[in-house]
Amino acid sequence: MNYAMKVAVLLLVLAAIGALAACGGSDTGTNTSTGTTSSAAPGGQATREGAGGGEGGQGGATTIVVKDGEPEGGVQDLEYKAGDQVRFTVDSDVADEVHVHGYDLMKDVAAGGSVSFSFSAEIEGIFEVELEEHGEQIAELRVNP
Ligand SMILES: [Cu+2]
Repeated sequence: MNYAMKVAVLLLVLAAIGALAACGGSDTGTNTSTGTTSSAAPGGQATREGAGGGEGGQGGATTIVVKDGEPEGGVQDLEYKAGDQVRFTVDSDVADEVHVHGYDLMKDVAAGGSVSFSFSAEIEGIFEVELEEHGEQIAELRVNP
């Protein structure tokens, strides 16, 4: 390290100390707690899905079949790790709105139709996936840390 760099580093250190002192001195009480940094691009909707309609053997994607307004086989477990891509399809024989709690995503489904969800698991916890009108839980979404 040459002399000029040493001086530069020293100046930086002094500047940092000065900044800290100034910060401590003036009690502005700014709230520095920022929320989670979400890198999700706005408008980043599912680009590939919805066009085809035919559900191929997509690995990892779950299909929840709703019969008479109830989930076939009971409430389905959807388990993911934070940051994973959550993908599932709801095949319903009743018209309703599928509501993913926590993430607050809603999509309409027609009677005999299906609707697909694809989003990244950014919120940890256990959330209900509900047929909103029927007030029926069809899946439990679990996002582990
Ligand atoms: Cu709901």
